[in-house]
Formats: sequence, structure tokens, C-alpha cells
Amino acid sequence: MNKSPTEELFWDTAEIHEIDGFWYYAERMKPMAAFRSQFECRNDDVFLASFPKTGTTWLKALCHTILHRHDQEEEEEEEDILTKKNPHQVVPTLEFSFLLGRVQHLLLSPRRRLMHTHLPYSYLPEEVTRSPAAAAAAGCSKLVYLARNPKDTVVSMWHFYNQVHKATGSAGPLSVERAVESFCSGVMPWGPFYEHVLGYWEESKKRPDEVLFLKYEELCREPKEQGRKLASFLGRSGGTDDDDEVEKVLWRSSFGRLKELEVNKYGAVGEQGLQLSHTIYFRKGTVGDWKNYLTLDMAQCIDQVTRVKLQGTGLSLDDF
Ligand code: PAP
Repeated sequence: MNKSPTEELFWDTAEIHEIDGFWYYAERMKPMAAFRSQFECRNDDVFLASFPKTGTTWLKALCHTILHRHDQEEEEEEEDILTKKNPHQVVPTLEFSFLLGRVQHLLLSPRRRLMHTHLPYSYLPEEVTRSPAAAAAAGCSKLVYLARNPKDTVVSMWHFYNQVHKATGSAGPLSVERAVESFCSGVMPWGPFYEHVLGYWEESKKRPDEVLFLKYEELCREPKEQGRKLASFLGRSGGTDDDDEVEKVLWRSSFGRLKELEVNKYGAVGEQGLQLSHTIYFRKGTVGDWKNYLTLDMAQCIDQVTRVKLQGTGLSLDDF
């Protein structure tokens, strides 16, 4: 069967479709469209956005902890929901489950809502992306985007999908060369990567009070500064005297802690018979792991695409 130019097979397994320059899993298109047309925004909503494998799990844990740590006075360790649920269960990715009714409780919750999306900025519901003037008049939700070094993103993604394929038996392992090729071509779910990053980057420059752009590498390099910035953006503390508070948030959300929690060691996430161990979300959690997997040629090829795509945008390779 001939495929139209707007349909492809991602890594020989999953059907993906192109809409307005971005690629999406065919099976996700209905919930995505429902999210886009039916979602009703509240002024105090917090949206997290990220390209896959750029640190979503970390961002979810951080923001949940910042926003809800004080819901219970002197919350004890065992009352921390992250000890019982994986961050993806605590902060759902809306377009995955919008039609399944799984996010109803969140959408109806009287608490400040914390949600995530992998969708590009241009696909978000209009209610979320309304113009600064309209937002200023009506109040506006907040949006936090997390970006990551493209080479580390590719490597993380390569490990992830190979594990998914192993779990589903849908395909054998894919070579890292193929992963790099597909990343650079942009033909991948939620891709192209660079346009995804730039959509949020540009918006963060236009609306810095409502859109915060964070980098995984900066979070690793200067966690306290970045943690404080995030808390302050979300309207929770951020003064220079609350170091303890920031430390607690960082510790609760840290890779080392989350990876060792029972729920993440032995729990699984699943739908339609497929069970993926939560361990899949906690591999290494470091900066620069690409050096262990990419050849010099592959790295140079990604760097070259990165330079071209980021030219004149105010972002550069050195940012990551
Ligand atoms: P997703 O798109 O499937 O939600 P996402 O969480 O964005 O995945 O990315 C997973 C990466 O974040 C993994 O990177 P790695 O493959 O290079 O190791 C994972 O290890 C890393 N990660 C998960 N939790 C944390 C954390 N608390 N701190 C730092 N990195 C983390």
C-alpha cells in the first residue's frame, strides 16, 4: 500500500501522521483533537510541556512537589504521593488519556491543576495560547517547558523505544544510526525536535511571565538556582532565605530517590495489555551520556543540524 506523504512508519513499527509540520502517532490523534477542542482552561492552571525524553518525569516531580508540598502541614515522607505513584500517574499527559476519562478527576479538581503535554506549542488549545492582551485581560495559566541537549535526547529515546519494542515484541532493536537519522529528519512522534523547542522558546521570549523555558543541563548544573526560579515562577516562595525548602523539593524529585522508590522499581504502567515497568523512566539521568553511544560522525551530524536550526534564535548548542 502506498503511503501518502503525511503518513510514515516510525522505526518500522508505529504509524505516524503529519499535521501542520509535526508528526503524531495515528492512535493518539483522536484524544489529541479532543484535548484541543474541548479543554477549558482556568487562570491558575499550570501546564508542563516537553519533547519526549527530555526530562518530563523530573519536571513533573519537581512541579508537583513545589505546588503541593504544603497541602498538608509538615507533610511526612509517607504522605508524599510520589512514594505511591510514578510522576506520570501524578501529573498526566493530557493528550494520552483525554478520551479515556482518566483525567476527569483532575479536570474537575478544585485544586490548582497541574498537567503535562508533549504537543508542540502550535497545537495547544487556543485557551492555553491566547494572545498576551487577552491573557492580561482574563488572567492566564502558566506554562513551563523543559528542553534538553539533542544528542542526549536521541540516546535516551533510542534506549526507551528499544525497550518498548522488546516489551511489545513489535520489533527487534534498532541501530543507533537509524535513531540519529530519524531524529535529524524530524519524522518522529511530536517531531521535529527543533521546531518543538523553538515554538516554546519564542513564546517564552514574548510572554516571560507566563511561559518559563528551562534546560535539563542547567537544572543539573545549578539545581538550587533553577529550583528557586521555578518555584518563584509558579508563585511558591523563591526568596533567598528558603534554601531548605528548595533543597527538600530537589531531594524529593531527585533521580536517586525516585529510582529507588518501590513504586518505581516494581510498578508498571499499562494500557491495552501492554505493561511497561516504571524503571523505563529512570535510566541514567545524567548529562553527556551520548558520548558513550554516538560516533564522532553522528555527533557532528546532529551538531550541524542543531547549528542550522538554532541560528538566529537566541538559543545555541552551547546552551545545552
Ligand atoms: P518521557 O518523555 O517518556 O516522559 P522523560 O522523563 O522526558 O521521558 O525522559 C526520561 C529521561 O529523564 C531519562 O534520561 P536518560 O535516558 O538519559 O537516563 C531519565 O533517566 C531522566 N530522568 C528521569 N527522572 C529524572 C530525575 N528525577 N532527574 C534527572 N533525570 C531524570
